[in-house]
Formats: sequence, C-alpha cells, structure tokens
Amino acid sequence: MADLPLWSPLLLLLLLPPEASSDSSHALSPQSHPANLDSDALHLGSHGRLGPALNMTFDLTKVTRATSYFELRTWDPEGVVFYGDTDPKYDWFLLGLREGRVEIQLHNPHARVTVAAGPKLNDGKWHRMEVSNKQDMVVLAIDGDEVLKLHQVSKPLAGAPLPPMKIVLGNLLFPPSKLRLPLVPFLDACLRRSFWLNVPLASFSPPPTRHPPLRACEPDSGPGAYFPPGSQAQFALKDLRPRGEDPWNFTVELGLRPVGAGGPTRILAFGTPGSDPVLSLHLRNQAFVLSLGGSAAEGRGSLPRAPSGLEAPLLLRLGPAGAALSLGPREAVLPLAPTSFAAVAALWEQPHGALILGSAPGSDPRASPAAFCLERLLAQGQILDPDRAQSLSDAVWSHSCPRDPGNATQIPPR
Ligand code: EST
Repeated sequence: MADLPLWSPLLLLLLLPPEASSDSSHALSPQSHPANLDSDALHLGSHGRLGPALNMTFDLTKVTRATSYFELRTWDPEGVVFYGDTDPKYDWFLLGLREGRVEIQLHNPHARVTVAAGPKLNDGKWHRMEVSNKQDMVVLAIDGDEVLKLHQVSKPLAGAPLPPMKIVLGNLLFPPSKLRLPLVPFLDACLRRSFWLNVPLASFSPPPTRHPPLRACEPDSGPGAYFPPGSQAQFALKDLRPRGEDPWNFTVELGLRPVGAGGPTRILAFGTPGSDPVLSLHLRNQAFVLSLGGSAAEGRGSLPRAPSGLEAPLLLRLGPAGAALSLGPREAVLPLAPTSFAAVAALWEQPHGALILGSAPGSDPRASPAAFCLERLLAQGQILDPDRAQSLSDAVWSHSCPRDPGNATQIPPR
C-alpha cells in the first residue's frame, strides 16, 4: 500500500456505466392542485418533527357509529397509520404497519393486545381499510375481507360518556418507546376517501404546522428513497461496525436513479457532520467520482454515460487496499495511502463518524442541484432504512420515489 501513489489532494475514480376534526371543525377550503397530483389524498409522513398530519377530537356522546374507513397507499413497511385515545395512559389504540402488515396495539381497562393481521400492504396500491368498535369488539377489514375480530377488548364507544376521543394520523400522542411494542412511527404513505367515526376528513383542518403540507401525494410513485437537491440522511458509523476487523472492510450498495436533470451532485460521504468529509462519492458529468476529501472539483477523465446505464447496483468497498467502486462488470479502485486509510477507519471509532447520503448538511441546494432515488440502499449487506437514520432532511421521501421526473412535487415549508 505504502508505495501506491496518493493523488493529491484527491484521487478519483470514474466509472462508465455499461451501455450504459381537528381541534377546529372548519371545512377545508378548496385548494387548487396541479393536475398530476392526487388532490384528494393526504400525505402522512412527517419524520415526526412536524407532528401528526391531522388531529381530530370527538365528543363520543354525539358519535353514532364507532367506525372509520379509508384507503391507504404506501411502499413503507413500518409506521403509524392512526392513533386514538380517550386517555393516553389508560385507554389508547394504534393501527400501524410492521413488515408491511397491519398491527394493532390496544391498551385499556379491558385488554392489552398487540396483534398483526392481514396481507402485506406496502405494495404501492390503494387498499381499503375499515376499523370499527362494535359492542366489546374491534373489527378490521382490509379490501373487503374481515381479517381480524378481537372479542372482549372494549366497551361500546359510540354514545359513551367518556372523555373526548382524540385521533391523530401518521403519529402518536406519546413517545414511541411507550408503545407496547415500539415501532418507528414515520409512515411515508398517502390516505384518501377517509371517514373518521363516520365524519369525512374534509371536515377537519390540518394543524398549522402542516399547512401547507410538506409534500403532496404523487399519483404514481415507486419504491425507494428520494433525495431532492440539498437533502441528506445521516447514519452513525458506530452502528454500522465493519464486520470482522481483519481484514477491515466495509461495503455500501446503492441502486441509484437520477431524477430529472441537474448538475453534479454528491451521492454520499464518510465524515463527521460539520467537517469536510474524509471520502466522498459524486455523480458528475455522467460519471461516478470517488475522492478523498469532500470535493469532486478535480475529477478527471469524465466520460459520457448512456442514460439508462445507472440502474445496475453500485457497490462501494472500503478496505486497507483502497476504495473500490463497481458497477456491473466494471470496477475502479482508488488506492488509499496508509494515512488515508487510517483517517477513513478512524471514523468508526469516533462518536460522530457518519455515512451521509446526499448533500452536506446545511449546504446550498444549488451546489448539489440533482435529485436522485435510491431504489436499493445497503451497508454491510443490511438494508438501511432512512426512517431509522440519525438525522433526515424533511424533504427526503423515505419510502417512495417519483417515477416521472416531472412529478417530483416538493412544496417548500414556510
Ligand atoms: C378501541 C378501544 C379503545 O379502548 C380505544 C379506542 C380508541 C380508538 C378507536 C378504537 C378504540 C376503536 C376503533 C376506532 C378507533 C378510532 C377510529 C376507529 O374507527 C373507533
């Protein structure tokens, strides 16, 4: 290794792809939406920071049927669809997804239950769901099939002289660690045609933090994670220990699809937040550029690529011999001098060492103007879930990607 040249200050690789009711009950005012959006659908995902997509409060003495129904569409395997309570300590209910299937958690004086039911729903199709309380039961139907009937778990709720029932969409009213079985609440999903305790969703106003919504519901999205310009996800390297210290090696696998046009963009970097990265990967002039440091500005040998060629998974392997990038049958190696390898490996020993996908935090989106989808994202052979990242930009779509570049609607937060 020691006699390998270190191209200073950065060494790069170029790979040419092969051929490549709410608390207010005002009706929502009609809004104009671009024709390509599902204007009647509500996006649930918020990464939690902005709170629930919608809060509703009901006086149960005025409710005649404790039934709610809606259509849900998602690629996300895990998160909260809705949560309801009459008391967050003694009487609460959650309907969410885990591993793609519905999970119900219920905690009240009659029962404490955690149960999964029905088929996997995270297939990007609309599914109709109906959840009711009848006498002492909770009943769940999916796409017209009654998939779960829980007996002896409740008292009749409709008409009951109980405290007001709160229902929130896409989030909880207490920390996820207090669930019976914790789950990551953020759900990248769309909801439409919903009625809550028989009241249409349009009767409720979104909370001020969610108005205007962060994003709209695209009529056609695919699986993956979408990184618009300037966005990023950070994963702590201490949680991603290189397997087997000897020989030291670390792999990242990416199924990358650029979305729309745009200039050079950073795909990932290894570093500590706030400092220049130790190693970074850019997409620049139709080539992948791996470099020591944070800039691809000194990239050489750019070669045009066939636009369809980027879909083969890109494999990045780090080891004492260097950083190797392969795309299908092509491979290129960035040799690392021992000092450079030591700087890379040291990141795993630091509390803030991170794998950062997308742009540098706080960077100007104009500096990284291209958007991309990660249809595959693995580190050390394990899927990395953006919802479990140490930090995630609000603008990232954690489990959906626009299929058509023109459709990537982003409504900027106020
Ligand atoms: C069931 C039992 C319970 O003790 C509390 C709750 C609160 C949320 C309720 C749920 C329930 C039964 C089914 C619903 C749900 C809110 C919407 C859904 O239709 C009534």
